[in-house]
Amino acid sequence: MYGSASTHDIPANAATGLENEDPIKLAEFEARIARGEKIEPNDWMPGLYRKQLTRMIEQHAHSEIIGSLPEGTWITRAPGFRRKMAQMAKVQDEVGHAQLLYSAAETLGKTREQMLSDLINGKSKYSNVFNYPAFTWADSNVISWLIDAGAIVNQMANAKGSYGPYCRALERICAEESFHLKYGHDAVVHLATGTPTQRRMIQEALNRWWPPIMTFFGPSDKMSTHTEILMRWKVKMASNDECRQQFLDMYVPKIWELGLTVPDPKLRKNEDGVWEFTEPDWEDFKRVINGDGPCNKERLAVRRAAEENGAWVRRALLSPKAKYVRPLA
Ligand code: BYC
Repeated sequence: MYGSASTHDIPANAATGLENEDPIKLAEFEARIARGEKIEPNDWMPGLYRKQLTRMIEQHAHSEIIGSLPEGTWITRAPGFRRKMAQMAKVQDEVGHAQLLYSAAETLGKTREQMLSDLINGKSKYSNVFNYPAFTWADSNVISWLIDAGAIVNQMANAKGSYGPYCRALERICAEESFHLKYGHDAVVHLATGTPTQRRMIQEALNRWWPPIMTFFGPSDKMSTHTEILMRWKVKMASNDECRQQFLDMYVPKIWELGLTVPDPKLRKNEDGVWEFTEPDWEDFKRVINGDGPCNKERLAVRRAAEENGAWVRRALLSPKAKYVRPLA
């Protein structure tokens, strides 16, 4: 169980957080969710729903800004002007996704300042995959294709969930991610159909990224702390294992089509349609999400520097003299 190191004070058996709720209000709330209605910020909701959503949306927002860093480092070294422009646009999109998600999380009562402070102080989590280095341009392409592919699987499902602001943010994000996916696929195809050196480069990048990608969807359902309550309240519309299976189903054939090899000798689809694979190293995953991955310190240092370097801008905007500045459109 990975909730033991959580900083969000959510009981390991999340359902126990409901005992103080008004049973009539709780029943009405759950009936609304069962009818497929959206819950909006001013509607009544159990404290645990608010807490869980805040945790999940906030972690998602952090993943977007931290996630922009490995690809961001390749903007200046992208091969050619067109790739550079596209890479820059993609990275900007990811930061924009964080803005949408922080706004959605703010509707639940936590301020953006508190969320950013929790991120740079290591109190909040963000996606494990962004704690690995992008050594080569090919690593950046694997992120653009397969991490975005994984994100789409997760987000397309959850966009049909119960909390209005999160679902609307996810819909917009998915539209942009679909473009990222095409961009990433195009870049991977370019290398996979290129010179022997390019093919080797993309295969090596895939070998490096496959283990983190397999854990991107979260721990297996039997180890997941929050899935049960989140699915009961339609925040998560598919479990971690369901998303992982869907990703394998959609993308392993595309990887094989390119003549690339997935670095897992056990990977195969059973006759009943279920993918078998080598069990990810969940102990390593746990270390990475709790701050001890190859790049955690570096990633947080970049965010901390951004906060510090931008402080004077925020101070200037909040200064009484700022009223003379025309607001941005
Ligand atoms: N990484 O009970 P579980 C992008 C934690 S960015 C880190 O299964 P849950 C992109 C989990 O938080 C989009 N931590 O949790 C950006 C919990 O810890 P706490 C990224 C993980 O919430 C730039 C504990 O493990 N997508 O695409 O039911 C460039 C127990 O797990 C991870 C999202 O953020 C992980 N992978 O399910 C390119 C999607 N997995 O809080 C691309 C939104 C688990 O108890 N999030 N943990 O301390 C979700 O859908 C869900 O939160 C998860 C986990 C499926 C990730």
